[in-house]
Amino acid sequence: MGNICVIGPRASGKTTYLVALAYWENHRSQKSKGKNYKVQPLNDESKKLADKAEDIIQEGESVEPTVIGDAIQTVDDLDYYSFKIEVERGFLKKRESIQLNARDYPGEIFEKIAEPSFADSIHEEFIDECLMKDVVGCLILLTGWEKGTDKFYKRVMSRFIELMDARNRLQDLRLAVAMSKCERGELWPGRIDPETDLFGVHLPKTKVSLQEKIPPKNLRFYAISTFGVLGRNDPRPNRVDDLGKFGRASVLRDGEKWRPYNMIEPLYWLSKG
Ligand SMILES: Nc1nc2c(ncn2[C@@H]2O[C@H](COP(=O)(O)OP(=O)(O)OP(=O)(O)O)[C@@H](O)[C@H]2O)c(=O)[nH]1
Ligand SMILES: [Mg+2]
Repeated sequence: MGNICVIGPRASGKTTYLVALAYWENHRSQKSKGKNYKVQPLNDESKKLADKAEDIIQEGESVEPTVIGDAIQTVDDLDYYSFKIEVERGFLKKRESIQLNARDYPGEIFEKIAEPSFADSIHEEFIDECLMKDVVGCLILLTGWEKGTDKFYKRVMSRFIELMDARNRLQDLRLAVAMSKCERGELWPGRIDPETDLFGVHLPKTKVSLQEKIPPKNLRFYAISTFGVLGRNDPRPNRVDDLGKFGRASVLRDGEKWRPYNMIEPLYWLSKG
């Protein structure tokens, strides 16, 4: 029933992505590639998030890193959001709806699956939940492309694939692997063919290790930007760097011009294939 996991390393933009989905409704409906999307928060947590989202999207506040700690000891302590997403397609405006149920996992949990000491209960719960039979797919947000990152992602993804195999999900779990924050100047032109120009160029080892194990029908590569660029003919990132509270923040530059790039397409594919 539309359970999709949104996972990925630290600071890859998972929380911001969920915040943006929650805010979507307050914004005009977004058109993308000839399709019209509407997003409606369904549960209390996603409605509450929609209130907070205004500050983040319009006022350019940064979200806090999601961390395991006193308040978060089991996956049930993590925020759990539910959204209804309506897609109007083509000439006849045929409507289809999908439901997204997703938890806001900390990147820390995802990164640690490749460590030998990976045995805490929260890590096991995380893997159990992501690889449950009623999860149709995972949206995996990756963000880095500097030296060394490819090796690290490859290690984590290979371990994730082993865990998929151990739970019999190798043949029936869809993976949408996305480069997030793709409004970044070096990456933006690569959005048109992310498989070749983002993953093939910047994360080739990660790409190949996924392609070796995941059946082609269950694997797609995407480019996503929750912030987007300033306009159709203005490729400047709609972003400013903010050295603010968390030491690593970027915030939206102009809320009025918010045009997220490709946020819904991977969700749609994950649910419908
Ligand atoms: N440039 C850019 N920055 C973004 C985008 N989305 C999120 N960010 C920034 O990336 C940083 C990390 O975002 P988070 O949403 O906290 O990332 P996360 O994956 O939830 O991180 P953890 O909770 O630590 O796992 C924040 O400063 C965000 O403002 C985007 O589309 N473009
Ligand atoms: Mg987070």
